[in-house]
Amino acid sequence: MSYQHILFGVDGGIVRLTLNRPDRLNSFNDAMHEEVRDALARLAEDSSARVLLLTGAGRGFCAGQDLSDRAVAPGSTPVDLGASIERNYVPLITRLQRLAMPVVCAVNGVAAGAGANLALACDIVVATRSASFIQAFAKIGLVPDSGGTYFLPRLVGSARAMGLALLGDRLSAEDAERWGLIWKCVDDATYAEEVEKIVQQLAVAPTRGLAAIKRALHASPSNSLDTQLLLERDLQRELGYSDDYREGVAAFLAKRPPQFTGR
Ligand code: T3D
Repeated sequence: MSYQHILFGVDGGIVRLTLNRPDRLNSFNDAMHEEVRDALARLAEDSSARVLLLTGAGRGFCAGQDLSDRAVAPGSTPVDLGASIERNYVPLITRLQRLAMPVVCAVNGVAAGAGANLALACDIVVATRSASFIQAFAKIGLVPDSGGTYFLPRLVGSARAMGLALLGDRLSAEDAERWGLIWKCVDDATYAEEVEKIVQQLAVAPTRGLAAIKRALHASPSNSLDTQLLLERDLQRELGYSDDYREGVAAFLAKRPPQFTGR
């Protein structure tokens, strides 16, 4: 499949996926959804892939659903939004969450609606100081989707989740960092360099171990301590047989940098 609405490539273990409809603030239409779906399926099969970097082209990250596809002429039948969510947004979020590698989201500008929650579904979110997050749904009579009602209370607590979702106000990247919604907000001038440092580090890290960390942390909120301890045991057992664990220990004992292969 050739891509019109995204940029996609893999190099040195780093998969770069850029939403590329800048004149519409990278909002999603069906075609872009299809391309992202195809790209994520390809990367899940690519054994050279060690980390995914998701970002947007131009001045925005993503403004959610393209609303120009949602205008309802008087007398005509509205689009079934449930069908759209099921076909497009649910698989997008679950795929990112289940991807067996870290997903870094570089929020280069405004992230609104499903675009904001797409960012929150990623594992590490770095935003420019000029970026912002908007739960725009309440402004058009909708509910936060793409995991918004799941991620928000878990990340910032119920009071702030309610305020963000009900008011739909713009939250600055600085406040998003302060509130624990994202990992880091960095100056626009140094942001590209910071993001690169993170993905370069993750691209040579023990990928299977990182995937297991992600799995354990995702499972944690709904598990009891007993269940979580057993999950940690199972993951540790599995990782104890990995090439990267062997290499990590050998490198430590030999006082040399490890050469992880992701296996
Ligand atoms: O429908 C389903 O399948 C269900 C799923 C829904 C998921 C959702 O995401 S619903 C929420 C949809 N998103 C929004 O409601 C956000 C709409 N956008 C905005 O509120 C603002 O654009 C922003 C706050 C994000 C940014 O504001 P600003 O002032 O920086 O930029 P702007 O001038 O509003 O936007 C720049 C252009 O992008 C503009 O086009 P123009 O006038 O230059 O030709 C604007 O219309 C366009 N644009 C921005 N967001 C969208 C969009 N066009 C279509 N759809 C958008 N979501």
